[in-house]
Amino acid sequence: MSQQQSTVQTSKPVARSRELFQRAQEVLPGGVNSPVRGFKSVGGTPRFIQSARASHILDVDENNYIDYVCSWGPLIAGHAHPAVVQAIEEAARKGTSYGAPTEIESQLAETVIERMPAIELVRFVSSGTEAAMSAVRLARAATGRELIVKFDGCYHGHADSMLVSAGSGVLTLGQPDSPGVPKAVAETTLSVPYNSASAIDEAFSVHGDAIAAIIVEPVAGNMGVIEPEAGYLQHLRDVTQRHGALLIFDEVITGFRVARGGAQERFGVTPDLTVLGKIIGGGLPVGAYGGKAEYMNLIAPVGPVYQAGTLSGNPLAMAAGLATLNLLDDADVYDTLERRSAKLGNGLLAAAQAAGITATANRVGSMMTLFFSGSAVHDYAGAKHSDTGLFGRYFGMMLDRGVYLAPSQFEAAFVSLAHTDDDIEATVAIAETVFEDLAKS
Ligand code: KE4
Repeated sequence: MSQQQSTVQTSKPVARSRELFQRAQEVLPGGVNSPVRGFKSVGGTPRFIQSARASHILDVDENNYIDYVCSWGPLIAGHAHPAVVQAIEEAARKGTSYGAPTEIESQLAETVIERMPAIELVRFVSSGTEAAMSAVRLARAATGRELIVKFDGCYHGHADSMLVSAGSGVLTLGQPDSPGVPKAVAETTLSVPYNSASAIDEAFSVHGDAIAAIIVEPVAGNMGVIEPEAGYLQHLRDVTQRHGALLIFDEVITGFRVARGGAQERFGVTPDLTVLGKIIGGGLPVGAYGGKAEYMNLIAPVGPVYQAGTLSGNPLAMAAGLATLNLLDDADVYDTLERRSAKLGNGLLAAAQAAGITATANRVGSMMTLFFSGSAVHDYAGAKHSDTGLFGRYFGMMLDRGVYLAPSQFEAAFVSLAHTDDDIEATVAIAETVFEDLAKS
């Protein structure tokens, strides 16, 4: 596969993907190991991937796509970056896992801490879910309180206390968002609207002294991309300070993406704890949580809060993460990402508008979402007004013409350092043909 070509072929029949999908559904629930990969909300056959390089991904029917999923965020340096592959190969030749400390765990920790000074100590785990779950347990232990506040439409992995939707009223305690989540657990989580200062104030006025922490995506990425309104994050910082609750930033997506020091640098708000994932593993399984030493020293084996993991700090994953962060060390990297991402976001929106398609675009740095909505999208209620049927048709036509977007209106598209100006121009040109055809139909 010639990886740098930006003129993409139109999709061949996906016979081999269809065959593999049939086989996968015999042995894996829904044929996938994570639900969103199953194309349920957009329809059609998930593309089975054989390889990828830089900004391109190749399916088993030899269809070559410009990829804006980037493994849901980790591959900010592009697929199979030579420096990342070499780091993994060198680590693997020495052994794959020891269950004992290694120097590279400290090297990655030092790099994370240098870029996010709010983090004095950090613990590596194997997923964002594990990181968020552990940070919540730590916040409850540090404050001696049980209630956690999250936001409608924000996602922090699938731990029971995070799979909670808003109660009947914004101030009623949470309800399970999935069968299997005990009601008693759900009631220890309160979910309120994102970007609403009054909603969080009311939550604290009613539950204030019982609230251990707020956990928030400082830029929402799981209801589509939604930027915090001016002053909102600082407001969360102030209200938690006032009530003795901790502020947890879930930077699994935004960490090292929206700025060299993540959203906490971009917006100038310092959380007590930070949850990380994706980019810090460079495509291998890594999550992390970190923050002030006074809190992190409560974690075993120093303190009484238990958390552990067989493959935590795995040397191959550490190597991939460190190689990736090293590629993001120069601040001008973020100028390049910003320029290319703006070109893509503006181009897609202009293409939709030129065809008379109602759409609005939300973008923060190299994460973005085109909502098929007539009004601006500032929260989950707004995102849910989008025309998901139209999104499904847009997704399928872009895919058939060689552009691989996230298979859901409520996810983000990611630009990597590997996306060239040619890729962006080719993507916008394809979108123009798609929107013209959608307008006709
Ligand atoms: P993981 O357990 O999937 O590594 O991380 C959970 C998580 C935590 N916090 C945020 C802000 C996240 O976005 C995620 C995971 N993101 C989803 C997609 N937006 C991963 C894709 C999937 O679930 O397959």
